[in-house]
Amino acid sequence: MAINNAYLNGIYEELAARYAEQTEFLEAVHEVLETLVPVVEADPRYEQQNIIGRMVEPERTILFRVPWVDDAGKVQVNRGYRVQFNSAIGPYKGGLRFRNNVNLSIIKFLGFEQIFKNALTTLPMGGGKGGSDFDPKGKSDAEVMRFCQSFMTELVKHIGPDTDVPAGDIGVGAREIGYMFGQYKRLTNSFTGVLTGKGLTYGGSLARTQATGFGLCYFANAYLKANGQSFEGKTVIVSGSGNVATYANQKATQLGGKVIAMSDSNGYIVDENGIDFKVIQVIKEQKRARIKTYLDYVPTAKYVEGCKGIWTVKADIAMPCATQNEIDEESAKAIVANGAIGVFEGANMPCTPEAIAVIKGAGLLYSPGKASNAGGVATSGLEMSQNSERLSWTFDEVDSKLKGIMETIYADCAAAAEKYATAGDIQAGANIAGFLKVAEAMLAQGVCY
Ligand code: NDP
Ligand code: 2IT
Repeated sequence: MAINNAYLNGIYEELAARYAEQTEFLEAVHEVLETLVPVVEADPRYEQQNIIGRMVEPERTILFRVPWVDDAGKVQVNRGYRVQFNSAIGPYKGGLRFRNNVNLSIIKFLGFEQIFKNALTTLPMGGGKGGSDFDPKGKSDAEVMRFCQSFMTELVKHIGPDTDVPAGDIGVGAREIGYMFGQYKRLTNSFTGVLTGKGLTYGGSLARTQATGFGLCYFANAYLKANGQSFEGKTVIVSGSGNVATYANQKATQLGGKVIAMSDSNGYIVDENGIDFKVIQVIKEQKRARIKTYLDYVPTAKYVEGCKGIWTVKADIAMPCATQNEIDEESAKAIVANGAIGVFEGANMPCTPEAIAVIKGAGLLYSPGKASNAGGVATSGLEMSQNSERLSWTFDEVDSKLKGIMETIYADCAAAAEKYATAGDIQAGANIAGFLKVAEAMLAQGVCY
């Protein structure tokens, strides 16, 4: 689909030819560029200084071998990635994803999204992302530790508390962050806030664990409120059952909603009485088990094999919190046909372009992940602040800052949509508000990157 501006379309076409195999990356770039048409037309400096052409190319891409020894004594090899995409407004910041399908396209799409997301938080963080095609699922703690130590032995050369601050993402939680932090400390002989999502005993922030899911619901609540709605009495689908999904469930429930369906990559559960997030915590955080074992705790619930079917469950609100492109056109049509009022993204890019067209076309509320899931990285920014001042704030302090940040992001997206695009188009507003901040910083710093 051609972008309706010669400069933007030219950049996209060139990128699509150069990186034809990087389909997720191209999808993310296209989604942003097509919403920037009115911005580029309103201010000639962006084209004159080729701001967009510079933004779509990472400042630095690091690829490395990660050898490690499994429990049987066999030497395994995985691929490691860190894409340092944009440092215009702060040190590179973004998570690490450990999953078997990780490749450069996925890391670049995530890094590109992170630039705009981090700008939206109003905190000084540039965009970056990394990870590996190593999957912690099914590995022993000792194997995960050896992998994390090997991964950090190379990554240490490229990161630092004022340079690049990684965190978690899919497959990287408290356990992995702990092993990587320990190895960083040993290799550098320094105790710094080089990673976020750390444990509370060694510099982590209260409420970081909950932050992405809570932030998603704070954002959705502000968006619903602006449209005369709320979570009160609404049924909710939350896909996934990891970090984001678990705490989205908790907060949506606290706000008066009822989460009736959750999933993992094998299948989904439906519990019309509402899924207690504490049961999910036990299954996923303590036992590292599959979602189908929910039936051992709540025998009246239903389990269905295959994760895609979750979008056919009738509910008022859909919150995809698993992975990219999990809602395709067909699933979007099912969500609309079931009479939902909104889709609020907790995952990064969970809706395909065709799905977004169906959702927005039917008049549903729609928030893109880079706005509605920004609470995780925002709270990582708050963890960095606490590490710098060597203090820790209370849960309530962090949580209330998070809530304020999410409400501000909603307001900024709505204002940018109204000024440059269509009032209420939060997708366009998110891209534009994030872009403007990074673009101004790049203009001010000259052609340095
Ligand atoms: P976790 O690893 O904690 O959980 C991921 C969940 O998604 C698991 O339930 C997993 O199931 C499921 N899942 C993963 N891939 C697929 C797939 N292909 N199909 C169906 N289900 C799948 O990750 P997070 O909760 O941290 O991340 C979830 C999403 O949120 C990601 O898109 C991530 O980028 C995004 N995000 C995360 C933030 C954070 O702070 N953690 C911040 C902002 C965004 P299984 O157990 O079967 O693998
Ligand atoms: O996608 C994301 O924003 C994250 N995985 C969180 C990144 C972070 O640095 O906290």
